[in-house]
Amino acid sequence: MLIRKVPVFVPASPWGLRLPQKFLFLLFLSGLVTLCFGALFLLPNSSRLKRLFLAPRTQQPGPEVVAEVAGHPLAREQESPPNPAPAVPAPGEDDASSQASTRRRKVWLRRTQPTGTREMATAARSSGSTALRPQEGAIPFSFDFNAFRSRLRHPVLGTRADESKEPQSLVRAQREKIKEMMQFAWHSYKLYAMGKNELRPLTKDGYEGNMFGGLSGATIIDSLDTLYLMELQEEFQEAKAWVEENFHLNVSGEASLFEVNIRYIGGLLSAFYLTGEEVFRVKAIKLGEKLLPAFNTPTGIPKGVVNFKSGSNRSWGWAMAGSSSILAEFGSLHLEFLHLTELSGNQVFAEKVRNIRKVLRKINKPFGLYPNFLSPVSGNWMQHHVSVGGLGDSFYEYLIKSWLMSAKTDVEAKDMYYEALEAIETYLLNVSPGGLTYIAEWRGGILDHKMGHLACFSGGMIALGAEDAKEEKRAHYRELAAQITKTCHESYARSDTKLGPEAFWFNSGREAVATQLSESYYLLRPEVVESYMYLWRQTHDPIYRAWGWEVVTALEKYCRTDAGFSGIQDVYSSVPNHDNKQQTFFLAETLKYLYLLFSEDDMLSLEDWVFNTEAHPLPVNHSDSSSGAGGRL
Ligand code: DMJ
Repeated sequence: MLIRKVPVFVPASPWGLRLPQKFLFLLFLSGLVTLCFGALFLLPNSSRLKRLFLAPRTQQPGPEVVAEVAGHPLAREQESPPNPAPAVPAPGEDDASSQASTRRRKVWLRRTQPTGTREMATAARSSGSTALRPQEGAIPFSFDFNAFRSRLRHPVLGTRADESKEPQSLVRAQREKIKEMMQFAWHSYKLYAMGKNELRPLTKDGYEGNMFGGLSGATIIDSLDTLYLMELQEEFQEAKAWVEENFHLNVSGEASLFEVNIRYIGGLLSAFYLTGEEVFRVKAIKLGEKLLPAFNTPTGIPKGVVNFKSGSNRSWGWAMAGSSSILAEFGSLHLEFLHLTELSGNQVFAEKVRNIRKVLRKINKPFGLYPNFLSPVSGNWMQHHVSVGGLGDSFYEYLIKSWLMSAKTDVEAKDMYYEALEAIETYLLNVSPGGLTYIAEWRGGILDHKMGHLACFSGGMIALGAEDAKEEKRAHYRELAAQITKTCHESYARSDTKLGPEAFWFNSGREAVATQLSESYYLLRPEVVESYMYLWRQTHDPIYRAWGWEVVTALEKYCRTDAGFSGIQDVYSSVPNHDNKQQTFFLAETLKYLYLLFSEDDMLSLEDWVFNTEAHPLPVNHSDSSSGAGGRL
C-alpha cells in the first residue's frame, strides 16, 4: 500500500504530496494570488471587481455607486441623458486632476462666500469647516454664487425695519417666542434623537420611519434653513457639522421619491443657496442622482418608490393596487429638479421633469380636472378622484411656483395653473349654508363635501397666484383666497384646542368640523399657518397675525411636552392625547411660516424666493444682462 512506502519522518499530506512538492505548490499558489491582486489595479475604474476589492470600506457612495444604480437594467430602457454630467474623479484616482479640482474648489469657495454683514454666513465662514471631505468628491461644475446673490432684489434676511422703528414691539416679542419654540424643538431632538429621522417626545427616543430608504437625519436637513433664518447660529453649525460628518448616502432601502425630494433635496438646496456651503450642493446633487431610477418607466412618469440598492422602482401598493403614480408626488419635483440642473450642469434632472409636463399637457383632462392616479406605464388616468388636498395638492402649487421661479417666463406652467384653477372653481368650489367657502373632493362627478387640513394650503396658493391672473380675475382670486383661509381658520376655531382636525366636513348642519375620531387628529401640520403667512404678506390685515398667534398659544398649551412638541389625537378634547411624534415638517414649515408671519415682508422676499412644498426657499431665477447665467430655470 502507498502508505507503507512513505518514510515515517515525512508525514503524508492529504493530497499525497511530499514536503518539497507541497512547498513548490504553495509558492506557485501565492505567486498566482499576488498576480491576480496586482491585475486589479490595471482594470478600468468602472470595473465592479476593482470597486469591490479596492474601494475603502468607509467611503461614501461616490459617483461609481450612483452610476451603478442609474445603470440598473431598468435604466437602460431610457434614452441616455442628452447632456450627462461629467464624471467625478474617484478620490485619489488622478492626482493631477484631483489637485486641479482642489484648486478649483478653493477658488470656488473663495468666490462663493456669502455677502451681507448681518447674516449668519459670517459665522459659517469663521467656523472654517466649509471644505469637503475628500471622499465626498466635488461636482466639476462651478456655480457663480456671488453673481446669484448679487441678483437678489433684497437682503436674504431683510432689513428689519420694524426692529429699528420699534425695538420692543409686540411683534418682535412674538417672533422671539417662535424662535424659542424652534430652539426647544431642536434641542429636544438633539438631546434624544440626534441623527434619527424624527424625535418621539414621549418615549424620548428617535424614530427612523420607512419613507427615506435608510437615509437619516430628516429633522436636521429639514431644519437647516429655519435655523439659519432665525439666526440660531450655534444650532445651525451643529446641523451643518452633522451633514458634513454623518449624512451618508450609501444606503440601500426603499425610499419615497416625493418625500426625499421635498425634504432632503429641498432642504439641502435651500441650505446651499442661503450659505454657499459646497457640502450642501454636492450632497443634493448626489442624492438627486440616486432618485433617477424612479423615472425608468415607459412614459417617464416616475413611480413613487425607488430602491436605492437595486435601482428598481415600484408604485405604492395602495395606489390602485400598485398600478398608479400619484399626481401630487410626480407633480412636485419640478422646482427642485430644475435647481439640481442649475447647480450641477447636468441636464438630466430638467429633462425628467419637462417630460412629466409634456405627458400632462397632452393627456385628456376630464372637465379640465387632473385626477390623482395616473398609470406610469400607459399614461392613462386610473381613477377619477380629484382633490386639492392629499394626493393632488402640491401639483397645483408647483405650477404657479414654476411660473414664479422662472421669473415669469414659464408661460406653460402659468397657463396650466389658471386653467386648472378655473376647473376647480367650476366643479369643486362650494359655499356652505353657513357661508363658508370650501373646496370639495370630486369622485367622477360626485362631491365629497369635505376639506382635508392639507387642502388649506390653497388659500395661500390662490393669494400668491392672484397677482398674475387676468386683470378682471385678480380681485376675485384675492377674495377667494381670503374666504378659503377663513374657512380653515374656522376649522381651528371650532375645536376645543383651537387646533384644526385632519379633515372637516360640511354636512347635515355641521360645518368645518370632523365627523369621526379618525379624522380628529392634528399632526403639527403647517398648511393653515402657511396660508396666514401669504395672506398677511398680501393684505397686511392684522387678523392673520392674530390667527397665527392663536396657533402659537394652542401649540404651547396642547402640543408642548417635556421633550419637544407632539401631535395630538383629538383636537376636540382639551385633555391632550399626544401621538409621540415631532414631525420634521413642524421645524421645516410650521415654525418657519409662523416666524415669517411675524417678520417684515423682505425677509425671504417673495420677489426673490419661492418656497417648495416643504417650505424650503428656492431662488427665483433673476437673470440680468451682465450674468449670462440666467434663463435655465
Ligand atoms: C409636508 O411634508 C408637505 O407640506 C407636503 O406637501 C404635504 N404634507 C406635509 C405637511 O403637512
